[in-house]
Amino acid sequence: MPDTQPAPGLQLKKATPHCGAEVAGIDLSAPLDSETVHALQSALAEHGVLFFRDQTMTPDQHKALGRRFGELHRHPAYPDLLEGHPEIMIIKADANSKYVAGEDWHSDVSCDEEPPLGTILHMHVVPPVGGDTLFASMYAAYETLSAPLRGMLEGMTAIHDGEPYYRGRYVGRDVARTYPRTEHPVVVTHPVSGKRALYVNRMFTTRIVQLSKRESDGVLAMLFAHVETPLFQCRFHWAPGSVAFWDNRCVQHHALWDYYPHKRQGLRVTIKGSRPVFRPDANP
Ligand SMILES: O=C(O)CCC(=O)C(=O)O
Repeated sequence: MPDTQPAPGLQLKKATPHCGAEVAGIDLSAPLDSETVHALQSALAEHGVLFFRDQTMTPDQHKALGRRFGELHRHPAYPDLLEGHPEIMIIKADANSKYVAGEDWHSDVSCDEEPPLGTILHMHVVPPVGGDTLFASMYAAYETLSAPLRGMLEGMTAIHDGEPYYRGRYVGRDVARTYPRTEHPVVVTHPVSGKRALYVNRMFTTRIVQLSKRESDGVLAMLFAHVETPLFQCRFHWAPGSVAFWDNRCVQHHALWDYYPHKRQGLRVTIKGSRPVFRPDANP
């Protein structure tokens, strides 16, 4: 595993024992040197989600930040994109909203063949109260399963399907569209930390391939409930200027819409990832 020490000047404070860390001493609008990028990559792989306070970034600076970690991802379905910046999603809810992004536990766009490695959300407007986001460590979810169950799940694969979630959600007339559907390992090896993480989520995972439908439904229901164990979580309370940078390969998140009819708005940049794999021989 690469060095997990933060670069000089980067201060990290864990949010909870299993998930998340707040990072101070960094201005995300400035170009990041390689040492800092490396330190952030290591911290992300270790803590799953990094939080930053009081950040000011233009859309171009936000995209430049994302590009230090990989190519930018384009969402297969989400319609609210920032004008002139098709890589930036507007995450917004107000009194007219019929939905908000991420209202259930998920890993972003896991139905993609190569799901995004990470997502950087910069919040601009917050409601008077509420609008927190929950994050849960999928390392902890994997590690707290019993050994026989871990043994059964390692090497199994599951279908992640965008169809049930996206169909009709964002645009009423989407009959001509197709949504991504793919098969991923149920337990994945994180490419940076080498640790194992549970990789099924309520939003997209529909079926464990090696099990009968009835068995798969039962096992997935149990795993989805397990993912929500409070012990694995941290809860982020946003302020204007807050940034959360989460790693979709080892955390899931859930945005709480408890502030209707108030407004909450931010901008999201998403970073492309690679195909999830399970490597039984990896040493964390
Ligand atoms: O609004 C949030 O806090 C997160 C939204 C979300 O789940 C997402 O962008 O994937």
